[in-house]
Amino acid sequence: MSTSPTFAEKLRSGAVAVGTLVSFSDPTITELLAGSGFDYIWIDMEHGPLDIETVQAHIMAAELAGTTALVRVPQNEPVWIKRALDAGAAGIVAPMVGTAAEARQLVAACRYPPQGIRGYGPRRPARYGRAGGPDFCANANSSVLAIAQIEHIDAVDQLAEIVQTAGLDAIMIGPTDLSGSLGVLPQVGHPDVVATIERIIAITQQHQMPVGLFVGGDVETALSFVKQGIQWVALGVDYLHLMRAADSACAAFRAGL
Ligand code: 3PY
Ligand code: MG
Repeated sequence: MSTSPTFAEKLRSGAVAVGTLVSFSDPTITELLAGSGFDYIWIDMEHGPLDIETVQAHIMAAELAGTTALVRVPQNEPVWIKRALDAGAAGIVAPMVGTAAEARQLVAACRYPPQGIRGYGPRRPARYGRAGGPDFCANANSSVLAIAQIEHIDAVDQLAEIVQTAGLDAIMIGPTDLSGSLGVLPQVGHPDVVATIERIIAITQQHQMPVGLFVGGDVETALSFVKQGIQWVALGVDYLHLMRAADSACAAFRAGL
């Protein structure tokens, strides 16, 4: 039986992947969005109200729907990363990674010893102790995705070193914070931001590091960046999808009266 490739398989094979962000609390939003066919759901703890219990419910919904659950932690800190992984996250997105040392810290927090410093208490991922042996640890170390967000011009200056971090699986560009670091917040289409994104793509390609980009919702923009070498896209956020659909349905209805 042939199954479609997972997000991790796509990252590794060079195939293009697309996902979207979740910020609402109700896990049915993850179930609903997974049904659209996204390769992954990015559960966001950085900007929004989600606590770890809600995140766990989203992860369960993503697993049931057969999609990959990434969790963006509020900060690149082992304490946050450990809790997200113990709740069952398949991968961690760490905001504002600025140096190779910070990238190493991210990777170490995602790996059990001896490769890293992840504390042992995996709960859900080890089926409450039913599966928690050496094989589980080895499998977790090779499968958990460690993803660094590059979203400050100072990080771009360090990027050639950052992308050589052993165990780092991918880069995700945060164009909005990047625009802030360039003095043009929140103009993600500003020529300086676009030129910096192109610079990031060039460096990541030199080192065969998969590079992703957050795009608020404009599919044309997303596709044109894919043509330039972006391999994975974070397309929109739950509230933006809802707001756009609601705005256009209401306006269409009124226009038709
Ligand atoms: C940014 O644009 O700064 C982001 O972090 C997108 O997720
Ligand atoms: Mg950001």
